[in-house]
Amino acid sequence: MTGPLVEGWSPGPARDEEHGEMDVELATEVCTGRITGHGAHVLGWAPAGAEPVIWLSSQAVFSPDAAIRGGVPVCFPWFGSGRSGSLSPAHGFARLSSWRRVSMTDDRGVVTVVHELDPAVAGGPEFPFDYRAVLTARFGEQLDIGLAVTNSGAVPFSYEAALHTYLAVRDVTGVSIEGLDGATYLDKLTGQAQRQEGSVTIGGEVDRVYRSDADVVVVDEAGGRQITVSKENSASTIIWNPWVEKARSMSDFGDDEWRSMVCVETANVGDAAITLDPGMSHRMVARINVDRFGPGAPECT
Ligand code: TA6
Repeated sequence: MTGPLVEGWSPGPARDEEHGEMDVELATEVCTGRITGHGAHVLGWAPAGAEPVIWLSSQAVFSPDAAIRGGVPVCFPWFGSGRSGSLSPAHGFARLSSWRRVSMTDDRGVVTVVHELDPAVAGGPEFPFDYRAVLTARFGEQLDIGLAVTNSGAVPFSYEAALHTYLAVRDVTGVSIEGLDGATYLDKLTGQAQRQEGSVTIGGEVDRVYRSDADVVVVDEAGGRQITVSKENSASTIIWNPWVEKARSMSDFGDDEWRSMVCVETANVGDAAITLDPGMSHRMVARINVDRFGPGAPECT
């Protein structure tokens, strides 16, 4: 195939009944991918011949007023309920807003889609600032996602951001997450500050905000592959799995789906929030690669 099979491509915030926002779905000789203008939300990616790397709930809701469960939600201009603990919607307004598609390019099967958030449609009293936010998703043998924020106003502002990446694994109970050894973290389940010793494993609900700029490797033994999340300009890494009870409590999350996913989020939150003086910009990048390992690696379907 010489160029992307792109359905639903149209410049500007197009909408359709099923998804709310028109998706870009692509399939090239290099990879498959999907992104929607609702939240500039990456919904899927896999290198050609590989199983999906980005996880999406079978119960995800696609509507203008809903956050999509799975993919790579763009959390901006705050994370959770913000540093004050009182802001809503959760994870900021960006993932609930219609972003404008400004370009799509295909370079020998590597497809780059750029979206921009208009402060005229995405803002409010909790974030009364002039800004420009651009989300660039490059679908190739690796997935690159960049969030660039510019202060286009006359006063400084601070913001939190996260690329809240849901990764697909065969069985999270057999996963080990490398790269965070020695890093301090806030355990959001207990409110306690801790220091990571060795690998991160998942044997219950995990919700941790690490202070780390290191690459993270998710070793999925059952899936016979490892997924690497590397990053630029990100001082926070969040690891989340809801486990059984929390998964059951979410209507947009299948009861047993906790086993097939883990979030490795590329972020700047809390005391790693970004402050921009007028005219300044900041660009945070998440870079995702997948490698199969071992001679017995199951054939990717
Ligand atoms: O990133 C982890 C987290 O902050 C968890 O506390 C959990 O709330 C998760 O995000 C999902 O948040 P959401 O608002 O998408 O349901």
